[in-house]
Parts: sequence; structure tokens; C-alpha cells
Amino acid sequence: MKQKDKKQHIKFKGRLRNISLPDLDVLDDQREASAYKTARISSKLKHSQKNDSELQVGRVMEVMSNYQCRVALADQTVMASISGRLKQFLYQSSGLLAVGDQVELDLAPAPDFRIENLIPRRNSLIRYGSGTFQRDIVIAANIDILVITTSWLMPRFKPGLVDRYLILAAKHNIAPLIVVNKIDLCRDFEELEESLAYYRQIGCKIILTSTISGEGIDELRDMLKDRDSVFSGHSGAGKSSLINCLEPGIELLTAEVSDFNEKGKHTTTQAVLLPWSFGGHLLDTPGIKTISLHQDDVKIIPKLFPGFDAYYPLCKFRDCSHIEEVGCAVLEALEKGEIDPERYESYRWILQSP
Ligand SMILES: Nc1nc2c(ncn2[C@@H]2O[C@H](COP(=O)(O)OP(=O)(O)OP(=O)(O)O)[C@@H](O)[C@H]2O)c(=O)[nH]1
Ligand SMILES: [Mg+2]
Ligand SMILES: [Zn+2]
Repeated sequence: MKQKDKKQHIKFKGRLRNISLPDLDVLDDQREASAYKTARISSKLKHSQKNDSELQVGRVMEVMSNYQCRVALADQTVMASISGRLKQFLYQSSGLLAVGDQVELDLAPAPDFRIENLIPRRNSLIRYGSGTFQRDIVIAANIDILVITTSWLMPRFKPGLVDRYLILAAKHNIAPLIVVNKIDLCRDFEELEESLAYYRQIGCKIILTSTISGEGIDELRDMLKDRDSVFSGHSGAGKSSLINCLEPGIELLTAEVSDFNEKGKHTTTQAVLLPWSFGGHLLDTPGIKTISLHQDDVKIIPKLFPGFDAYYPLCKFRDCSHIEEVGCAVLEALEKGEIDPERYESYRWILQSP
């Protein structure tokens, strides 16, 4: 991989040097032409040309090292390897397959099942590489719900953190669900409702839960039923407790999963989809903790901050940062009292240090 990387890099440089000061329009054309070429190669690569294959759609439940995946088909779960051609395509585009990917599996060479095609992702959870040359990693794809787990007390409810998670959900195109846990510790429901008013006003789905009294657990289960969700949130808020409440013995499922992978003793699992007994899956990943906002997100935060979608299209400037621009609809709404000043403060804070 590294060698290949180097080669491509050098080639690209060479091509750049050959350009003899064209005017800007010419550069545009060239860029388009080469983009078109890449797209053509990719689409050729993307589809298997073999005609003795027997393709069936499946879902990647777990990705092992050495290009092995556990794939759920309609009636069975199998281990499959990624075809060489797809590997090449993935290397050019998205990196690797991710948990949750919809793929086309060739059943003909059974029991050596091969993944031939990747069906375009509806969304993906991405962890950014930290160094300049480090690649971004897709942790999971096609996830329906980001459960933003908070607790009312211990640790105290932090709206600023909710704002961050709501931006992340919007950025990754995953529906957010706010869970306020440890509701059994709440003595002042007026204060609680005040803290939640902004999120209710902008239409966020909120569930109040307690793993001790059982409040809200059935409602939460109904929301997660038949969908794929991932729990995020502050350490100690109660993610593990909630998951155990929803599905007693889910750890047992985790154990079964690792037994299943007897083949790979040195496999490192980044993420796994665990089936709920009531339908749908739980995405279990340590990686969720490292998904955060990125310095580059400064450009999109003005559009993704919760509740701003009703205003920013009315700002005079398309790239308005809602800080001091004239004709800013967000600032106007703030003045009119339509946007909670505390949320606006939170916005400025997040914009400063995403
Ligand atoms: N009072 C109260 N305590 C709870 C509730 N849910 C969980 N706890 C307690 O909160 C603590 C943390 O819960 P965990 O489920 O481990 O939290 P977590 O979000 O999984 O934490 P990390 O794994 O560190 O991210 C535990 O001591 C739980 O017993 C609840 O509804 N009410
Ligand atoms: Mg936990
Ligand atoms: Zn603005």
C-alpha cells in the first residue's frame, strides 16, 4: 500500500509540472476531464464482469483484518473475503469496507464467499486521521439513529455537549435521539423542562429514562426497534446500563460473536453490529468516542448548529458565520428572542474550538 501511495504521489506531481501556465478556464477543463476519467475507471472496477457469478445482497456485520468480513445474508451469516478488484476500487475511493455496508456477495465459489460490490452508502460515521497523511476511517455505514446519551445528574446535563452531538449527527446524516438518563435523580422537573425547551422547540426527539425505575425504557425500545443505532455520550451517563436494560444479556451476544470468529485469533474488531431481540441492531464500537468535530467543520457549523436551519438561508451572505455580519438572520432571531441566548453562546464556543 505504502509503495503504491508513493508512486501515485510522484505521478501526480509530474503531471502538475507539465502544465505550462494555462489560464484558469483551461485548468478547470483539465480537472473535469481527469475527474471524468477516474469516474469511468471506478465504475468499470465497481462492477464485476464475470457472468458465472451468483450475486446476493448482504450486510457487513463485522470487519476483520486481512480483508475478511462477517456478512449477514437473508437466511445465513457467512465469512467472506473482499475480491481483489473491489479491494482496488475501495483503495482508490473510500478506504475499506465498514460495518453496516450493504454488499453484493458472490455465492458461486462457496464456501469461499467473495464480496464483489459495495452498494453506495446512505451515510457513514467517519473517524478522521490525525496526521496529515493519515487516512480517514469509516467506522460504520448506514446507521439510522445516533443516541445522544446524557444524564440529568452525575454527571450533570450539559447542553453544550448535546449541541456538539447534534452537529455531528447532522454532519453524518444520522437521525439524533436525545436520551436524558438518571431521571430518578431529578427533583425539579421545571428546571429539567427549561433545559430541554430549546431542543423540544426545534423538534428533537427526547426520551427521559431511568435504568433504576425503568421509566422510558419501553419508549426507547420502541424507537430503536427495527433500526440500527449507536449510543454516544459522556462517560458515566449510563450507555452500558441502558443497553443492558433494553436487552439483558447483550454481552452474551458479544461473546458469541467472538467465538464465531475462531478463524482469526489476531483479529482486531473496530465495530460490530449486534442484533436486538426486538429487531434492528446495536452498533457496538469503541470508535464512537473518537468521533468528534474537526477543525475543518468550522465551515459547516454555521449551517448545522441545532435550530439554525430555519434562519441561515435568510442571511445576506451565504457563508455567514452569524458573528457580526450585516443582514444576519440568526443575529436578528437572537435579538427577537427566537433563539435562546445560551444556545447562541454555545454556538460561538463550538465555532471557536470545534
Ligand atoms: N441513579 C441512576 N444511576 C444510573 C442510571 N443508569 C446508570 N446509572 C449508574 O451510572 C453509572 C455509570 O453507568 P454506565 O452505564 O457504566 O455509564 P456509561 O455511559 O456506559 O459509561 P462509559 O462506559 O464510561 O462511557 C453506574 O454506576 C450506573 O449504575 C440511572 O438511570 N439512575
Ligand atoms: Mg459503558
Ligand atoms: Zn448569519
